[in-house]
Amino acid sequence: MRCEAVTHHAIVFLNGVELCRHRGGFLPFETELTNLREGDNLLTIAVDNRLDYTTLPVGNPKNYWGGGAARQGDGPQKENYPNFDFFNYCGITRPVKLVTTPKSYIADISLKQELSDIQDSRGSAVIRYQVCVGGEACQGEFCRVELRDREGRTVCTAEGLSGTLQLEQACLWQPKNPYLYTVRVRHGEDVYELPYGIRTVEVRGTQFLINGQPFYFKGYGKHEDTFPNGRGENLPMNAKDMSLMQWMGANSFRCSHYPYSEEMLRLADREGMVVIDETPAVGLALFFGGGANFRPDGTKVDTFDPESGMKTFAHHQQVIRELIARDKNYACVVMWNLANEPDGAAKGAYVYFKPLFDLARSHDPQKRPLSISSAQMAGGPDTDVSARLSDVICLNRYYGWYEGGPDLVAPADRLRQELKEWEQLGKPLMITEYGADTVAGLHDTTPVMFTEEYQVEYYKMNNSVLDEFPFVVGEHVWNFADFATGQGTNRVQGNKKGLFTRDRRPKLAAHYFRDRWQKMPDFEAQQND
Ligand code: GCB
Repeated sequence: MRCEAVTHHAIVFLNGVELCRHRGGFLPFETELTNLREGDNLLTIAVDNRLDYTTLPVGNPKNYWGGGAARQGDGPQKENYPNFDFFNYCGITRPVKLVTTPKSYIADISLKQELSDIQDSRGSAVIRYQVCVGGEACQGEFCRVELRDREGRTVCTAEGLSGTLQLEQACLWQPKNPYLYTVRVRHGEDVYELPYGIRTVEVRGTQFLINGQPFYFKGYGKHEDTFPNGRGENLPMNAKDMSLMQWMGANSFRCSHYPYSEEMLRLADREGMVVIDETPAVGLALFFGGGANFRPDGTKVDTFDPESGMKTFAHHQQVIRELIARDKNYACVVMWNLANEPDGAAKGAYVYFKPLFDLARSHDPQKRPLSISSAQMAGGPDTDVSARLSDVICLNRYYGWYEGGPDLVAPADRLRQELKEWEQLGKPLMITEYGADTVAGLHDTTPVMFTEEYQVEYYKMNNSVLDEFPFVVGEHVWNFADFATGQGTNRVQGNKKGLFTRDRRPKLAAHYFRDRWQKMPDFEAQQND
């Protein structure tokens, strides 16, 4: 039995006997259903949605009393208080599948490729594969691997549990122009077919290269959030979202703030939509204050304080392993984002994150670039741990909303100043969040905050600054669509920073970006260095 997502923790029982437990709500787990009895069997999945300082995402362990933004302290009412800005939907949110395999079966396939002689949409490819076998060892079984093209023709073959496939003139997987082969593995009685795109990803100097060409990310941070499904899988809405992204000329999105369903990644692979894949490590920061973040004597607790701070390290390792194991073969996934807005300037942040970067690098056969989406409060390159660890600097910045606004002149200067500092690092940088809450249908002759006009002016200001810097390799707006979140004095029936409403109607800013992105190339002409 494969559970694709049980949020956040699961215990599985068969006829009352515990079979397995899994921590983490956004990644799959499997268990073997043995000891089935004749007739009816009772399968039970117990779900626990509580969050604390050991879970990802992070929640507050204390009981809180009501009062919107002022919630703090130990109150009489038990509450599950998330340390993040999206509704804590829980349950069995993705499919549960029953799968049968032969006794000896294909447990995993890992693929990586090298490309040379890239010309237009083709190149010479060497694909290294590794097949892992599970179950009973079978004598004399052979493993045969075939690469089939779109028409189903076998274009090359190899034998053995590991080896290489070589292909002259391979058709490349490209953003907006994807080509998918099928890798067909046969081992004994088991056969597995995996759609597979051939492309390379590399950071070189201040550029982000896909198939050797400098790519510019145009797109969004998103959520899996729809009405009335909540976080429950919604396949028609996935298709709708994909078509809206294409309508706007976007080429990418980020799985903020947790791994999305495999169905969405398969769709992105098929449609040529580039993806930044993210762990559920959100809320790793105690800098937002609140009673839980102080000791009884009133002194502040550091986020990574070994005694009273976060205890997420072991679970963070687990989600990185599980994420890369699940998504390592998708061509659309070009970067792993290891956390959203951690307390990157805190004491202990480097000691916490360095081994996680090492782990991700060693686990990914394709050695994709790594990043963290940095909070404004983590500061600039001198303080933010991302400066030392990330291959691509990813900033979440709200100049003109949380910082400044309604004045947009001073925020433009502040953003420009900050980018000049980051530019010194010599790494590529992208904005992984910027946005302004906008209530659809609110209009004014002057751009008043919360109106659709203000959202457009906010983005025009920010984009004009981004356009001044060649080391900026992308812009992801916050957010693709309005989404549900906890209640508070700065949330109007949800977070309203969407370019689309929650039911996917465009605000003015969607038209503004559509115009901008359709004119902007996805690739810049390669610079000679
Ligand atoms: C952020 C967070 C995101 C929030 C957003 C906001 O920095 O990463 O989860 O939803 O700000 O709208 O405040």
